[in-house]
Amino acid sequence: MPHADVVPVPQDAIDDFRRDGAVVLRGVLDAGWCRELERGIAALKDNPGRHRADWIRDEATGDHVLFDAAPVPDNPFFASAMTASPLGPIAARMMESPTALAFYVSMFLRSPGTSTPTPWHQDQTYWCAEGRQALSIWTSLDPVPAGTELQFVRGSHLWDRPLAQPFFEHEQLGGVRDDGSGDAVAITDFAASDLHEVIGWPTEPGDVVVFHGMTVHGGSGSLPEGLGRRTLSFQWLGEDIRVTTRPGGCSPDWLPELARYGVEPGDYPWCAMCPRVSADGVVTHQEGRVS
Ligand SMILES: O=C(O)CCC(=O)C(=O)O
Repeated sequence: MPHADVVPVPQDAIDDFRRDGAVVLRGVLDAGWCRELERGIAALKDNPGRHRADWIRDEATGDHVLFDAAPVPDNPFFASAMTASPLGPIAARMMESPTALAFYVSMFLRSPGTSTPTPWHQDQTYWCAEGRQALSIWTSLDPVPAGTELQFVRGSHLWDRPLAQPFFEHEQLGGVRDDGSGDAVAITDFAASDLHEVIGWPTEPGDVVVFHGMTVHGGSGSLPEGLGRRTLSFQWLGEDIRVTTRPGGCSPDWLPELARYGVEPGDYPWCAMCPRVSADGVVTHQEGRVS
């Protein structure tokens, strides 16, 4: 039976994640896994997914942020990272779920010196997944110096109202989309607010930041001249998750892909697109219809 690498996850880290909604784990991915991720990035660059977008392309400043995303069946390198690296068992342990479903991988490529920050947002309000067991594991293949790190609003995963949903594309920056809730928390500069505490960590390749699907984060990526950033974010779902639609639409919208594997709103999305990894590293694939 396929097996993922398992590394110790200190109870302190699980407690910090539960309280703060974000935690850093150092040295989780060794040089071999970092190379595998570089291959995954090269493969996705050569073979764009249907969600590829230039979030930022500013001819005046030279800023460029390229976004793309791939589920397990579309990228063999990301597939091996999701099913054989320590990431799956870490996700399951942090979510306190017996298993973690490998949902998809997001890629963010910033060209050197790009200074446009990522808008403050929550990942899960865009996902076709509802439930409390949802998280992202973020890693950068380039050093992240102090002052450029991704920032997290401490405890925001426990808010009782969602954050408004910002647009990410250049022409629409500063705008929010209608999420249908009618009651969303307004976006402010959380890092400058006295009402909120923001946390974040400089990192080296191999370090990972684990954050809850509802943790407000953003503000990263004011890069010094000459420094680019290749970032991946691995999205994981626990056993309390059910597929949902969103009034404002999902982004990326994986509902058509899930439907091809026989997964519909209301279902637990274990299928051939989303293999699952247990907290102790056992990987199980669910075969399913592909139409
Ligand atoms: O790396 C970034 O700037 C954005 C990452 C992000 O927003 C995410 O992983 O959800």
